[in-house]
Amino acid sequence: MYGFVRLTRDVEERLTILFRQSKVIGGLYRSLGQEGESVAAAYALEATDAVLPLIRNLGALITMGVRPRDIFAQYMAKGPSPSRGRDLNIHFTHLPHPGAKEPVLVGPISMLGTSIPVAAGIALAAKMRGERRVSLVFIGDGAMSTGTFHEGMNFAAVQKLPMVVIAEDNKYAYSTPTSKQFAVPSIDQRAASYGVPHEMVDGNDMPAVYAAVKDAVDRARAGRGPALIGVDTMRMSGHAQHDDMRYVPKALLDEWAKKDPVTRFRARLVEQGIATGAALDGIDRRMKRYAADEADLAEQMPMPDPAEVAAGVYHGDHSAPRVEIVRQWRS
Ligand SMILES: Cc1ncc(C[n+]2csc(CCOP(=O)(O)OP(=O)(O)O)c2C)c(N)n1
Repeated sequence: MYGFVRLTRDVEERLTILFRQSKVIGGLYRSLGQEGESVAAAYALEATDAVLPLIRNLGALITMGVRPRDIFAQYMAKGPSPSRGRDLNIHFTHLPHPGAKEPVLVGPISMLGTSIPVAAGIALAAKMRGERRVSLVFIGDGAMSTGTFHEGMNFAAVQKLPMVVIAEDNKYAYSTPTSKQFAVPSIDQRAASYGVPHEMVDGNDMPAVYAAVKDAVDRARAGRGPALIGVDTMRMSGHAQHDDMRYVPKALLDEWAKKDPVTRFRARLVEQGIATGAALDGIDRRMKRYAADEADLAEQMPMPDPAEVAAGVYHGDHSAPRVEIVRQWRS
């Protein structure tokens, strides 16, 4: 889990450099300071579960086995990227062939909130087919104010679907503070009106997120219906790289800087004698090198061939698997 969170941060740091070099096409949406919840939540899944990330959940994709080179290629709109240069950041879908030991990945849907009914649909299909698949979906505090969120939650609740929702209280939806987003004391309480079990966890405490999500996933898989886990975290960078976040008080950033999920998890592993500082330094070095090598590989990829650019847009290969999933180095 430490390797995955380290790699997520390294990949995003590398993406920031590529953005400043004008090699990233479009925006760059970092998860700085909240990488831990995405990684820990996805770590609680099995290989064939479904994940519906939003733009800030790169860590969940990396944990499920998506290679950094595909992410870099996607951000740079390269020809061999998962969406073949037709869309950006993590906007791609991976629908494995039946029987493949691979996850179902559905890219972020720009109309926020809509991922919830889609996640419910995947969970409904799994239930009807008698498959073990659980659908894990991430949603921001802003996206939870949309109508589709409520429709999807209610449907999943009454149908007792195997769906787990990670509701992120990262303090701002663009520049709108959470105080203008919900009136209940904590974000997880929004689930109460659907009769969905819910709890709030410290989103920057990776073992705590893992434990809560594992529990919810096990219950969902056993046919006991959906759950919602609220994560208390903080977006430590702008909505995207073009946002200087001047609307965020500095004191709030200072307070959350002390709770960084990567340094916290690292310190805990050492304190509890699970890993030595030297062993973790080794992982740090390996991940940095891996992110840099993967970025170089993606940089060398060609841009899309203009003659091919419309192929599969309206029909054809749009539902084909998009990435090669690598799981052998996961322990
Ligand atoms: C239905 C809808 N309304 C508005 C937008 C524009 N928009 C894109 S991202 C964003 C903020 C989202 O905030 P949140 O869901 O809290 O996620 P965060 O970016 O904080 O992780 C908004 C308002 C949209 N994409 N979809």
